[in-house]
Amino acid sequence: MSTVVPLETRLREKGGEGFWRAFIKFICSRLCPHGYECSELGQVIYGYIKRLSECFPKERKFITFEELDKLHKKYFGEDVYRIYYDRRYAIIDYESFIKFLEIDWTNWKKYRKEIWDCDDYARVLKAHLAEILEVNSCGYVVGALYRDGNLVGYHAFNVIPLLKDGETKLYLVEPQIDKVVEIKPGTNRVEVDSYTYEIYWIEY
Ligand SMILES: [Ca+2]
Ligand SMILES: [Ca+2]
Repeated sequence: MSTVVPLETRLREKGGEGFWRAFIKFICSRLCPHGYECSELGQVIYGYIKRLSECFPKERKFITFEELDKLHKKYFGEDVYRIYYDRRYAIIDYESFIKFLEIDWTNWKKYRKEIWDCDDYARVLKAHLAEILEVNSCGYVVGALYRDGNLVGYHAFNVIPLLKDGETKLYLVEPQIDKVVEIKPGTNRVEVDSYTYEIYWIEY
């Protein structure tokens, strides 16, 4: 286990005590004609940075790609093809991930066919986790979506290993609505509300 330095501390380290306050003032002066002093904008940005720093996990665990593959096979056997880009993966706890989803803006952007649709939501959520929390274990999934047994279409979404109750478990994430569902080992089909998600392959 290693300790993760909160964003707030990192910003302080960068430029001393007043660095991030000056940073917010600068942003506000560009966005609001009244500047920082009389605008709510500064408070909003300040609040956002505070919340972002609070969602940084206190602890994280690293596992090798062999260990992640063992977990993957426990859930899906050999049925789901997988690619590993890294030799080791950072894993965080379930609660920290949920807190992160609440303030992450991937799902805030409006769906636009082709330009900003399922594959884009899934790739950006994976990228944000690596960029902001330095968590590289979120998988990009290609699969299919069914409703009442009928194919709705081919679909992209995410799968992520998370620490919960002393175990590492796999979760399906629908990045368009921040929905997180625990996967049951032994099948590549996951029920999410009235839909069935089928997993074809995962890029970790
Ligand atoms: Ca979100
Ligand atoms: Ca697209």
